[in-house]
Amino acid sequence: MHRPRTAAGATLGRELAAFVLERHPFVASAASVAFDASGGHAARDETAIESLRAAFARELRARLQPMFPDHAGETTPRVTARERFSTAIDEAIDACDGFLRRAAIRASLTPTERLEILRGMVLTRATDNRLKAFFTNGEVRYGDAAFQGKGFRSLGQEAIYAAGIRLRRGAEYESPDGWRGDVIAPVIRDLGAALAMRPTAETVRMALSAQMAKAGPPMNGKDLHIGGFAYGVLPASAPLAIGTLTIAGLALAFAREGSGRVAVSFIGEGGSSLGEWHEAINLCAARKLPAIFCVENNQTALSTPVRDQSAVRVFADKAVGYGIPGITIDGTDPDEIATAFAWALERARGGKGPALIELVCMRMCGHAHHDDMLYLGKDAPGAWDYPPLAEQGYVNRELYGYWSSRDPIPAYASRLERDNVLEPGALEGIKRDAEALVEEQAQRVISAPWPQADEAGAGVCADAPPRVRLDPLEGERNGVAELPAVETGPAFDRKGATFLEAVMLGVRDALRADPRVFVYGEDVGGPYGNAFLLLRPLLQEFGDRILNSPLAEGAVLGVCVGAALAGQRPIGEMQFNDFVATGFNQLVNNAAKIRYRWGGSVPMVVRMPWGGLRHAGPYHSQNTEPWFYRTPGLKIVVPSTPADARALMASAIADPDPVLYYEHIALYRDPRIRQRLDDSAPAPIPIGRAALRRAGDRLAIISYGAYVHTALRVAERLAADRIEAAVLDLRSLAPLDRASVIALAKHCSRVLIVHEDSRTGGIGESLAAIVQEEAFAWLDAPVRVIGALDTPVPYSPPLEERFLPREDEIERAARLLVAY
Ligand SMILES: Cc1ncc(C[n+]2csc(CCOP(=O)(O)OP(=O)(O)O)c2C)c(N)n1
Repeated sequence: MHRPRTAAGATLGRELAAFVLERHPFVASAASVAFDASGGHAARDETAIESLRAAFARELRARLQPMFPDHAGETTPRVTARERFSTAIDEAIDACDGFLRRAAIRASLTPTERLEILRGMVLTRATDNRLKAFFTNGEVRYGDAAFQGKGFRSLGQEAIYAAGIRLRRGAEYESPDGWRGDVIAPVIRDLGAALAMRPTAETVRMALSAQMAKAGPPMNGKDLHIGGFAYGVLPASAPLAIGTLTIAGLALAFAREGSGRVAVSFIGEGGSSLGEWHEAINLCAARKLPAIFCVENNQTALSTPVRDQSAVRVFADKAVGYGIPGITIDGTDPDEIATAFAWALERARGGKGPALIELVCMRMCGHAHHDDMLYLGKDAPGAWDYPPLAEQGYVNRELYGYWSSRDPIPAYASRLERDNVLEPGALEGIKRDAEALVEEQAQRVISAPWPQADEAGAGVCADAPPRVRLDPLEGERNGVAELPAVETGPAFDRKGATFLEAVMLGVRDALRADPRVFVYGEDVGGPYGNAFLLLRPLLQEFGDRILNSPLAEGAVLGVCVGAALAGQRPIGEMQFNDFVATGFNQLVNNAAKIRYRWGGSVPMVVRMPWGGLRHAGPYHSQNTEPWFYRTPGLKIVVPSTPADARALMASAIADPDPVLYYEHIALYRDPRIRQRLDDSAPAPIPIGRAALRRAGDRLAIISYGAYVHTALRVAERLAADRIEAAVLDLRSLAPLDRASVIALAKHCSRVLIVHEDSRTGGIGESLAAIVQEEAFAWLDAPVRVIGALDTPVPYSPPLEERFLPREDEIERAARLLVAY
C-alpha cells in the first residue's frame, strides 16, 4: 500500500529553487535553467534523482562559468579573482548536489522507517507528559515532601527522533568491549533523539528514573540527565556546550579507528553561543572529522529571544565561517530531518567532514515544568495537544500562533495516511500503546528504591574507597603510622637525562607501548614538537600520533575526554598551565564528573608545563594546581626529579581516571638534577605515594615540584648545625599521601610546608589543616606554611624574587620553628 513520498519533478524543481534562494540566491535563475536543461522535471524517484545529479552539476557549471566578471586582479592577497570565482561556483554546485542527494535519500525512506519515526515521536511526547505528571502529582515522595523531578520537555520538538533513524544504532553495535555504533550527545530537549538510539521500555524507564532520582543505571541518583553510553547516547550535562567537545573527541577517535563511526552533537540556538561549541565545530572542520552539528533553533533560550542571542540571519550561516556545509530545515518535518541527517552521515562516513544542520521549530512549553506558568501564562498539564495561551505569558504570541499549526505528530500522521503508510485513525492506537508503555515504567519508577545514602561518597575515582566524613577526635588517637623509607632515586649524574628529556621519554614509552596513545595540543606536531621542543625527538617515529590542535584549550581537553571515552589514551598538552583557564569547564565539569555521574571512564593525561622562577610574568608562571586539587575526580601528579617524571607518566597513562601531570618548567633544563635513566621504560609509581627524600627528626619540611630541591638545600644547611630536617616530596597532590604526611608530622613534631604557589587557599593551608587535626597531640609548634605573596606573578626579576618564597626566608622559618 506504500507509495514512496517522492517529490514529483515539478515539486522537486520548486524545492530546489527555494533551497538555492536560501543558500546561494544569486545563482537561482541559473539553477532553474540548469534544472530544466538536465531533465529535472522527469526525476520522480530515488534512482532518477540520483542520475540527475551529475547532469545538473554540468549544466549549472556551464551557466555559471560565463558569468565571470573579467577581472585580472586579486580578491585577497595570493588569491586571483578567477580562483575565487571558481571556488564560489564549486560551493554553489556542491550545495545543490547536496540538495539533490537529500531529495534522493528522502525518496528512499521506507514505510518501516517512517512508521518508526511516528511511533518514536509519540513515545517521546508520552514520556514528556508523564514527567510533567510526576512534577505536579506528587507521586514520588522523599520523607514528607513530594520529590518533583526537574523536567525539561520537548513539546513541539519531537521530530528530532528522525535524526537517529539511519544512525548505527541498536543491539548489533553493543559489544562486551563497549558500544561500537555512532554516538549522539543530546541536550535537555532531545529525549526523542535519545529514544531513537534505543526505543525500548527500558530507555523510557531510565529517562524517568534519572529525572526522579531513583536508584538504577546509569545515573543511580547522581545526575538527572538522559543518556546511556552503552547504547550510544552520551549522557547530557547541564553546562550546555560541554558535550559538543566530547563529541569532537569521539569523532577524532573514530577517525583514528577508521571505523566509519560518526559522532553527533545537538545544541539549542542559545547554547550555540558558547565558545566550546565553536571550538568543537572548528576543530572537526579543520580535520574533516566524522561529526554532525545540529542547532535546534526553537526561538527561545530559557527566556532570551533569538535577536538577543545572535545577529545571524539563519544559524546555518555559521557553517560558512568554519568552511563546512550548513542547511536550515523545518524542525517539525521528520522526513526532512531524517534526510538531512542521513546525508550528513554519508558525508561524515565518507571522510568529507562535518555538516551543520539547523532545525527551525518552536518550544511549545516552558523551559522546564515550573516555567510553563511563566511562558504560557498558566500551568499546563502534559497533554497530546498544545496548551492554550493565557494573557500574561512571556512567549512570543505571534510565533506561538504560527507554530501551533505545525504540531509534528498529527501533521506526520496525516502525511503517512496520505502516503498509505498509516491506516487512517491508527494514530490514536499508537498513542494509547505509548501511554500504556510509559505508565508501566512510571509505576516501576515510583516503586523503585532511592539510592543508598552511602553511595554519595562512592565512584569518584576508579580505585578509591568511598569517601566518608570521619571525626579525627573519635577513636584511636595515639597510633603512630610507619614512616616511608627514604627514596632518593637515581643519583645525580651530570651526563644523565634532564627533566625535559625524562618527560619526553615518558611520552615515548607510552607511545611505543600502546597504539591507543596519541598526543594532542597546540604546536606539538608538524615540524615543531611543542613550545619547549620537548616532543621534537619523537616526531620522526610518531609524527602521525602527535597531533596539532587548533589554538583552543577547551578543545584540547574536550577532545581528550571524548577520545578517552572512545577507548583511546590521549595525552593532552597545555602549552603553559596558565592557559588551562580557558578550558576549565572541560576539566572540572566534564572530565572530573563523568565517572561519578554515570560511571564512564576517562583515562586521559594532561601535561601542564608550570611554575615560575624564570621571570616569565603573570601568564607563563602560575601555579594552577590548587584550582584542581579540590575537584573530586581529577588526579594530580607533580614530579620533582627526572626519574619520577618518567615513571609518573607511566602511572598517569595506566590510570583509568583523568590525571593532570604538572611538569615544572624551571626544572626542565636544570643541570643540578640530571639523573641516569634506564633504556627500558620504568615501572609506574603508584599515584598517591609521597617520597621521603631525606630523613630527619627535628623538622618535617613538606613540599612538591621545584621547591623540593629548595627544601633539600635548606635541609643541608640546617644539617650543618646538627638540625636534621626530613624532606617529604608529595609527588602527587590528588590523591594525597595523607598517611606519610601524618606519619612524618608525628615523627618530627614540627612541620614546615613550603610551596611556590601563593599562600592563600593553596595546598599548604589544606595540609596544615590536616596535620593539626590529625596530629595535634604530637605537635610542638604551630604548623607553618610558606608560599608566594598573594599577588599575580610579577614579571621583573626583583619583583618575582620578592614574590616567591626565597631560600633564606625558608631557612629562617625553619630555624624559628625548631627554636619554638
Ligand atoms: C553553560 C550554561 N549556561 C547556562 C545554563 C542555564 N540554562 C539551561 S537551559 C538554558 C537555555 C538554553 O537555551 P537553548 O540552548 O536555546 O536550548 P533550549 O532550552 O531552547 O532547548 C539556560 C540558559 C546552562 N545550563 N549552561
